Order: sequence, then C-alpha cells, then structure tokens
Amino acid sequence: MQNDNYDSSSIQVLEGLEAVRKRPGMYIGTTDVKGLHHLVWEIVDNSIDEALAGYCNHIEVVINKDNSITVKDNGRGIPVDIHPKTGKSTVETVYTVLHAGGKFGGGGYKVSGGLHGVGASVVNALSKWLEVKVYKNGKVYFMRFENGGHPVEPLKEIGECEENRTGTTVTFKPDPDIFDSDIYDYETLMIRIRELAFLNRGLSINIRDDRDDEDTTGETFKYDGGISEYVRFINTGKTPVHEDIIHLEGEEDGVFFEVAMQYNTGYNENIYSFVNNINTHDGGTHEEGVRRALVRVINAYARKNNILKEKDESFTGDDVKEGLTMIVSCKHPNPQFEGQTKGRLGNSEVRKLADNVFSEGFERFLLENPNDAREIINKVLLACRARNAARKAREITRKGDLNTTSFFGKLSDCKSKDPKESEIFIVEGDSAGGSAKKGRDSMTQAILPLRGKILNVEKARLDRALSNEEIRTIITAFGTGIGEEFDLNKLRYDKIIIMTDADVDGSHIRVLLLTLFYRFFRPIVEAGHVYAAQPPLFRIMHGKTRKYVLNEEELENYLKTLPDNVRNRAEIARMKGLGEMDAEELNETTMDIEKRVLRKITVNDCVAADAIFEKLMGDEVDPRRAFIEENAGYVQNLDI
Ligand code: 1YM
Repeated sequence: MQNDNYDSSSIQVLEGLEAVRKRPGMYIGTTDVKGLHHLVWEIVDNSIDEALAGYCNHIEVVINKDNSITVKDNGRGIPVDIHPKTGKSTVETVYTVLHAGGKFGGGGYKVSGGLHGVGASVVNALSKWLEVKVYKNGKVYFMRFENGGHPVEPLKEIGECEENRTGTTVTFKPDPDIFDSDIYDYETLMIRIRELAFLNRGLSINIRDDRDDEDTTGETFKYDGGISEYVRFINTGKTPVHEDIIHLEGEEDGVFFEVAMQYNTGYNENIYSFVNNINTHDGGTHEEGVRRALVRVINAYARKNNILKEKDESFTGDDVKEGLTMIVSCKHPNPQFEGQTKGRLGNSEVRKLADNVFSEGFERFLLENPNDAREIINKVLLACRARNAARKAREITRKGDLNTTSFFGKLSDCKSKDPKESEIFIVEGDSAGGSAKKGRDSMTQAILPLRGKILNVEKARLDRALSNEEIRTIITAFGTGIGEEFDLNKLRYDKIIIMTDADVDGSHIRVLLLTLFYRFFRPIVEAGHVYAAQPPLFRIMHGKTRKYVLNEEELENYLKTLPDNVRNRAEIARMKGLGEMDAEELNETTMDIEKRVLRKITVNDCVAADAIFEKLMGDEVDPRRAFIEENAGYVQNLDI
C-alpha cells in the first residue's frame, strides 16, 4: 500500500518536473541569460525567507569554476524528516514537488519574492545536476539530483558537524539543453545581491567569483541602516538638500511598511518601490499612499508657516518629487500583483498604512528639524516656480508665432524651410550678431543675437531666464514647443550652434544655454543637434597666407611647419573675440560649412553645465564667487 502510494506519487512528481522542462518560460519567464540568473534568485529567495523569519543572518553566493552556483545560508536547514504526504524526506519533497514551498513549512508565512516557494523544484527541473546539504541536529545530510530533478538516491547522512551548526547549502548546474547561455555575469548577480542587502537590513550577503581566482574572498554586503543606506548610496555624488535621511516605518496586521528619503539639488525623481524585495516598477498602493501623503504634508506645512499664502496655488505631485530620492519597501504576506507585467501592488489596505506611517512620521520630522524643513520647502518652491515659468513660456511661445514683428527684429531666419539643411547660430552680442548676419549663407543659416548683459546668469534663475525675451525667441525659433507638448519632429533646424567668446561672459551664456537645453530640450541634445562653434584664438599672417588656429598648441604646431625665415617674419595676432572679426573673417573661420570646426555637445556637457549653473545660482555670495574663481578655467574649457 505504502509502496503503491510512493510509486504513484513518484510518477506524478516526475511528470511535474517534466512539465517545467517542456515549458520553462511559464516558470522562469525566459531561457536566455535572464532566465539563467533567475535560477539563482529562486534559491536565494529561500534563504532570504529564512532570514525574514529571523533564523538566518548570513548568505553566501559563489559562482564556481564550472559556472555552477552555490548558495549557502546559516538558517535552520531544510527539514530532513519524512514528509507525511509524500513518504519522502522533506528535502526531497521541496526539491521535487511543484508548489511545495509554503505548504510544507507549517507556521510562518513566505514573504520573499519569486514563485512563492515553487522555486526550488523548478531550479532542480532545469538543472543538469543539483546537490543539497543540510546541517542540522549535529549531522550533515546530503542529496543529489541529476538530469532535471531525478534523485540519485534518497537523502542520507554523510557526517557530523558541531551541535549548534545549522544551515542549507545548495549547488546547481543549469542544464545547457535548456538555456541559451550557461555563463553567469558577476556584475548582474552582485548588483541584485547588494540590493537585497539594502532591502533586508542587518543581513550579510557575500558573493564570490571562483572562476578566475579561487583565493578571492569576494564582496560582503551588510547594511545596518537598510534602505536609508540605499538612499545615501543613490545620492552619492549628488548634493543633498538636507543631511539626515528620513526613515519611517510601521506595521499593521502582519504587513510591514518602510520608507527612506532624501532630497538632492538635482531635478530627477528617483523613487523605487519594492514588495517582498521585488521591484514594483509600476508602483501601486504602497507608493500611492506615500506620494499622496507627501504632497499633503508639504502643503500643510507651507500653509501653516505662511510660505504658501492664501491666494497661492498648492504644490503639485510634480513639485514635491523633484530631486527626491526615495525607497519604499513593503513586506506583505499576501501581495496582489497587478498589471500587464505584474509590476504593481494592488492591495488596497496598504495605501492607508503607507499614508499613515508616512504622514505621521514626516510631519514630526518637519516639526523637529526646522532647518531641514526650510531647505526642503525651498527646494519644492523652486520646482514649483520653474514649472510655472515653463508653463508661461509655453503659453507665450505658443502664441508668439514666427510672424510677430518683435520676433523678426531679433531672429534673422534662413530662407530655406527644410530643417535638414537649416542651422541656427545663437550669437553672443550685437556686434558679433551683425558680422554673423553679413557673413552667413542666408539660404541655410539663421542668426539669433543674444545680448550678454541681459542674460546675467549669475542672478537669473531659470524661471527668470525663461521670461527673458531672447530665450523665449529661442524657444519659438526651435519650433518644438516645450514641456508636454514638446515634439522633436518639429525642430526647425538640424544644427543649433552656440557661438560665444571664450571669456567669462561667454562661458556664462554657454552655461545658461546648455542648462536651458538640458532641462527643456534634452531630446534635442540627445539627438545630437546642438553644437558649439569654435572661433579661432590666433591669426597668423605671412606673405599672402592667412591661417587661423584654435589654440596655443595648434599655433605652436603650425609655426613648427614653417621655414625659419618665414616664421620669423610671421605676424601673429590674438583674436579678441567674435565682435572683432569682420563678416568675411567670421564666415571663413567659424561659419563656413567647408572650413569651420564644430564641437558636438553631449548630455554630459549639459550635466556639467547644469551643476555649474546650480552653483552660480546659489543664494550665498561667497561660495559662488569662490566657485566662479575656481572654475573660471573649467567653464571655459567645458569642451564646447
Ligand atoms: C540555499 C537555500 O533553502 N534554506 C532554507 C529553506 C527552508 C528552511 C530553512 C526551513 C523552513 C521552515 C522550517 C519553515 C525551507 N523549508 C521548507 C519546508 N536555502 C534554503 N532554510 N525549517 C526550515 O518554513 O517552517 C521549504 S524551504 F517546506 F521544508 F519547510
């Protein structure tokens, strides 16, 4: 009787594992490298569950020489007793019966990600071989499976260990018949392991790659500050608005919720949310609760402290998330994942929990840290102003079509209406603008002169810059619109060429323009439409020859090519600026498509400019002056 049961259940088990091998995609998504790495997470998840249950504080992951993987933990060890339903050891049951995970544990819940416990048998089914070692009761137990989960022999005792030592070690070799690739990527594993360490504070996880060097000790990740340290890590290299990271947490009905956040002076939103260590890339109720509470608390604080007056509009969700780095993490015994890619948490009770925990904690933080509170509100206020300025600019530029007279007064447009052959020069100063107008090819080259003084970058914030007429003219001239209406396809010029002097004023204007492009026209920069003209620094005349060079190095190199007698009589003039060149000279050196040298502006140039702009905009005068003095050279050599 017992035997019959045993056999029939064995057959069922093997059918189960065979189903996994027939349709691996259904269980692990794909059989490319992603699926290959997924196997590791299925095993690691079991160790993390054990850590969450409070029995394990150290996990090791090793990439072995043969690209097999070992995962080891110091938890209780998978039970080794005979399982009443299968008549086999629990180890064998867990590794051969689909969906075995949670059902066999008895007590406690599974909160970690993956396939809710089905992971172990799936990994076994997709492995060439797999070995489990369990340390428990002062003994070492061992079992090996081959060719997709077939037990070689039942679980057996293979030795003794210290009485108090417990844990599970699993080693598996993915089946090359199933996977496209069998080579593990250290970086991929390391990044996720680091993330798991951030998300599970106090848990130490070591990762080691034995393929090249067996003596390595690998890297150990352990963060006692948990997601606070994650926020600090993400904000490395950014300038924080307030020093302390805000970390709030709470629990209700077995659902644990925590959030850590810090504002930086940048413009990006870095909000990442997780449920049971899985990234919920489409957010969900946990994120919604926090976002809702964040807007509400900041508005209430700003009103109470009269930063927002009665007539002022409230801050929006966009205002409060600018420059915000935030990690939201929820551990839920029964998460409902929704959406096409199951990347959204659906449990509605979590919204309330998140809102409560966040609003109570954040309100208290603002009260107890008035300096930080002021910095945060200032940051939000700036974001709000910039948003309003952008909206105004949008309205103005939408109305201001290319036929208004004031527009024509400034822009000398090209005759061609074909964007592919058109370019626009944004030129510093009226006199250079005059020369450029005379020296241009009016068929394809448009000229927009900017008056340097009006654009006193040091004092104008970006929202003020947007109320500057010339800047609005730029926006209108581009034709793309801005903000939500932005459309790269409507760009009226293939090349946008910034033509400024290589002095402090010139670099200020460049910084402003690049910042403007970066914040409002990033796709134009990314698509490679923005250039910097490179006016020459020296003119060399000898006999009938006129030669222009860009810098001192080129000058030296050029002079070396001349015979001594010519070189000694050559006239070398330092070019003072664009304004000093006549139309012909400007055309020949800087504008003529055949002869000029343009430098393409990258997003990196803009990011650097943006950082400089931030410093230039600072409210305190001394650091600003120091910064300008320190960086005057750098600004000029911004590679533009
Ligand atoms: C390297 C992989 O699987 N560790 C692990 C797994 C289990 C336990 C401990 C465990 C769980 C429980 C009780 C319980 C699992 N046990 C089961 C099952 N590491 C790894 N460490 N005792 C030990 O959940 O109550 C499945 S996983 F089902 F057998 F209990």
